[in-house]
Amino acid sequence: MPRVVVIGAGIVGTSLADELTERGWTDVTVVDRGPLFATGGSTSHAPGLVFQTNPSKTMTAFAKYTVEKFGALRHPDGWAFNAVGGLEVATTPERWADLHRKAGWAQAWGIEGNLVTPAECAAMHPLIDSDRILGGFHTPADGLAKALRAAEAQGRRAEARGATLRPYTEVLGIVDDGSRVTGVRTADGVIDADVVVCAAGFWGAQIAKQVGLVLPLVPMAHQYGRTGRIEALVGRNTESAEAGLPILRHQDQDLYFREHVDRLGIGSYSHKPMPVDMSTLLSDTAGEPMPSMMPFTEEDFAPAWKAAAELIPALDDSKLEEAFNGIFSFTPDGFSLIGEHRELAGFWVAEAVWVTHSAGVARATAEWIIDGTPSIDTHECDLYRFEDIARSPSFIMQTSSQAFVEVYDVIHPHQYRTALRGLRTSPFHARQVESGAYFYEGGGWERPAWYEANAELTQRLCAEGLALPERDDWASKFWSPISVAEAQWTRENVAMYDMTPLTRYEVSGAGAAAFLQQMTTNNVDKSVGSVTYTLLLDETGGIRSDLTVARLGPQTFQVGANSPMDFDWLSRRLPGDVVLRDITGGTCCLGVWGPAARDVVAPLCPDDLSHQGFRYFRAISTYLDAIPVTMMRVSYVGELGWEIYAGAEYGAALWGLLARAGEPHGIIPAGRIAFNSLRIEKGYRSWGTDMTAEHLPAAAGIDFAVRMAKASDFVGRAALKRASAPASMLRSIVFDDPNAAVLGKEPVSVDGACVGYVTSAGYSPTMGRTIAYAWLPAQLGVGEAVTVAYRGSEFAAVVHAEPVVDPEMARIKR
Ligand code: FAD
Ligand code: THG
Repeated sequence: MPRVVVIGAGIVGTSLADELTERGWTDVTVVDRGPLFATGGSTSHAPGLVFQTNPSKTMTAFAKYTVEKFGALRHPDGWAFNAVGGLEVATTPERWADLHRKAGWAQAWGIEGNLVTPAECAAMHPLIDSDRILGGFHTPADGLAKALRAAEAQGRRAEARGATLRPYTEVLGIVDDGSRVTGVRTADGVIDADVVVCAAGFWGAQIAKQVGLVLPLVPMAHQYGRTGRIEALVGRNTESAEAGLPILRHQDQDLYFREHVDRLGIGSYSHKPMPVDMSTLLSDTAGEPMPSMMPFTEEDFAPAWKAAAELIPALDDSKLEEAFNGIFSFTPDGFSLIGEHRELAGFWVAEAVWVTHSAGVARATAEWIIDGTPSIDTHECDLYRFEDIARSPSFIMQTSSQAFVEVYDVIHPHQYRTALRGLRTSPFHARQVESGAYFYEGGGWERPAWYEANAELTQRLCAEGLALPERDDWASKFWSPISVAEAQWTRENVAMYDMTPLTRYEVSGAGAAAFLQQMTTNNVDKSVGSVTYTLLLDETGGIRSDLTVARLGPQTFQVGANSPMDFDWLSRRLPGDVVLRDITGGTCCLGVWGPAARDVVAPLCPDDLSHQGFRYFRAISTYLDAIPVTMMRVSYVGELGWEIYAGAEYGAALWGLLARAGEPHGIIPAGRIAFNSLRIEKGYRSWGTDMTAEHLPAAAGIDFAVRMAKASDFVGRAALKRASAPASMLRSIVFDDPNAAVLGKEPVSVDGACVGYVTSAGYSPTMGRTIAYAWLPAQLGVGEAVTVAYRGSEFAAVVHAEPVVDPEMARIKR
């Protein structure tokens, strides 16, 4: 049986020990530098509010499991979870609208929740001044976790199954044999281990650094205090229950509240980010009861107190009696960090985890360690989800600080960070700026969303009859009607799209073909010049990614991928006779698509670009004028045309060449929004949004890319053989109202009952409607009516046959 050492006996480490031992891995040692169970880490003093609803389905599932698990834990001192319910109040119209959006997430992810009036809020929480609020969102299953009892109950249960808990045992170093961990070093000697899991809370970054692993987390101080006795609370709660009123969030002022018998606990995020200097932490906190508690800085709390007293007038006669600046981890995107070190097998991390998500993260980590695959999709928490930039101290600090500032903000799905923009730009950037590009950000790349230069074209098309949707303020944010004209123009004429940020690898060597055959579902061992759409599956058949594989030589392939996690997945499995190289940065790519694409490109090219001469899903290396290029006849937007790749140094010249050659044909640059709506029209899925490792290919509607009968076995095949028919399917729905717009994650109902959720959506100029993808029950057929809830509105839609546009492929194959 593998020997496991877990570093840290906080809520994460103890929960993990419980999950591992429950699965029969009982040789587990949990070490902590502090005493048990009030170790001195973040868990020791966490007030334990558990609000389950999160924009992320995965994070919500983690929280849901935590609530279920803690609710069933037994501890001699009493409850580990007190389901007092959760209440979030709105004091601004923006927040009130956002609570409607949040109610949608709750419904979509299966959390009971209700929007309630100010009077209902006051009835539930009599301390609130209901005149100050517009309404609230009530979630009855949320509540308080008693983190220390939960840690103890789980730790002791693990111990009863054979685990060892070792307090006052500091890990001083990680021991390895050059490729695997072999143990941890402590003052009492080495503890041998086959698996080491770093669950050391905000100390984790220091520990991981010793083995060359950067954890993008920043320990930040956050203020929490308890008031003196409040008259209105006296007699409400017994000492043992502690609380009866719902836990309360006042996010417009970055505040939260809970009861401590007859006192209120108040937490504030309204202060400036206070990153903690780990090198001086122990001396800075020497006078405090615990190393994760910094001295309270009263001046930082003053505005919070004022805002708190406005919502809760009973605070007027009170003041904070005990308060501190407590420390816990922030990450660039607010999500946890889970996974195994790529260069040091057996070294795992489960870091930057709230109490709220702790049991869910622990379960997923245990499954991942033992079974090789977590039972739910964890890509948002994957240790390797970040691009290289996210390992720089500057990026980690600036983005985590922004994450702190925005922790309770209303965040639009297309609101990108403002810190550290402009890090990755394609060679077309200067031309894009000239053309008035509005930039989105993704993976560090600046990505044009639309071009203001196309405003005139938009007016012209409208005069000729193009209908523009009327969007509400929210859906119009970070959006422009110009994108509709760009999409329409692509279908009717020609446009060029910057595809440079599309992640791409070169896979080469004697074993390259065999390797890709084993890793992916389709047959990629075809002629030089072939391009194949294929899938990466995990061992359970879940979709890890969808790829294009172009064979550029007998032993050379170019792979079009989705994220750094694809590189991670492939590199972990790489045989000695294959080389994997990320070539994204050194190259650039322009997609030239539309009925006139051939008229633009063919005259520049010495090769035959006719339909017969250069067939669909083929690739060639050739020249456009004097520029060496690789062209692939592939189109994510579903039009005639090519992805044109060149060395980055040719980028500016390539753009100029195509812009000039395209001028007589009316070529325009077009942005991400048009791109997205066209791919949705065409039925193409976007990995990470429409489908994840949670889905099998058949459910996602892409089993055409799986060759069960191909000669080579491939990862996931055995699981697909065993799989039964999917219960839910990814479907296209088309809205009735031309002005209906949704942005993703909205719940979908049939006859008033929630049956699924939207993944992505875009306005289709071809249909004059918004089209969305939604996960829906498999039995729901084409033509059936559904309702989508959008921030308080309801939109009617109909399940549509796929693809919605050009099912005959006549547009592409001409
Ligand atoms: P920790 O509890 O910090 O455990 C890590 C352990 O590792 C520690 O015990 C430490 O001693 C040990 N360790 C570190 N280095 C070593 C080493 N070298 N050798 C041996 N042992 C080591 N979350 C919520 O969900 N809801 C809330 O309401 C909430 N409120 C919060 C309020 C405050 C003021 C603070 C500070 C945090 C709050 N949190 C809340 C966050 C939550 O407390 C933490 O995210 C969570 O407790 C982290 O648990 P952990 O097990 O990862 O880390
Ligand atoms: N271009 C390239 N690589 C990519 C993408 C891309 N890799 C990642 C991602 N995008 C992959 N997604 C798709 C989805 C659909 C198609 C291409 C890439 C596609 N599908 C056709 C269809 O379904 O009709 C062809 C399928 C087939 O013939 O097997 O074109 O945008 N380079």
